[in-house]
Amino acid sequence: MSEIKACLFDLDGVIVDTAKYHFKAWKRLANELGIDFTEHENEQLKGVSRMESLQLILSWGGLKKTEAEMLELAALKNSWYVEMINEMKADEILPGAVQFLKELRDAGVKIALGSASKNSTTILQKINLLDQFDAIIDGTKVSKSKPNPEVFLKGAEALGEDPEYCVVFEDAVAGVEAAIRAGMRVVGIGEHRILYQADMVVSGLDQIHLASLKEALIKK
Ligand code: B16
Ligand code: MG
Repeated sequence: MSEIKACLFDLDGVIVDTAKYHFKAWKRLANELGIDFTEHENEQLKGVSRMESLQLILSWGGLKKTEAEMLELAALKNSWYVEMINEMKADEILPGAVQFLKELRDAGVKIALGSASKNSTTILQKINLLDQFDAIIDGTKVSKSKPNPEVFLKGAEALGEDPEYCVVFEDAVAGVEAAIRAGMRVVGIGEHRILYQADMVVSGLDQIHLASLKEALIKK
């Protein structure tokens, strides 16, 4: 298989753990609406866009809202979420991410973000990683959510690389599927039993180096 010229990273669950802040904000909203919300429900929202997450929560509670009410609820949840991410610091970057991004940069591998979040720029600024990315494709730039491949295809295009030279790093099943549909190789971040469709799975970016990535993904 082809050499590796570009790496595309999901944000939540790969670079930082913002899921805990999404959890607090969605739980507050759900509970105010009289809907139960636990870590189990939160798990199902990973990698899912804000409006689709809200639709799921409302369906779990058997509630129906108008489009205008939904926009208001999503904005309220986001205001609580933004309050929390505004307090984020670089020590919240997941283990190995800074080192791996540096290793790629030093080797001349291009780097893009491919996230569903509309808050990705704020988060990257807060953790001082914004300047490590050559391109940022996030929820503000795509119209179709993962598993649609749009976010990664736009990332490759922004980097000027063909999908066959790209590798995606993803923690969500929908993201792994999006990468496969984009014609890219994909490293799952998490558990093999969940992300088994990925070309390889590691528990975190601290478990990977460019050499081991090449060894696993560039077949002779
Ligand atoms: P926002 P990722 C995703 O980030 C989160 O996993 C998901 O829980 C969230 O709903 C989504 O971003 C949208 O986030 O409300 O900030 O636009 O994993 O794609 O980096
Ligand atoms: Mg994610």
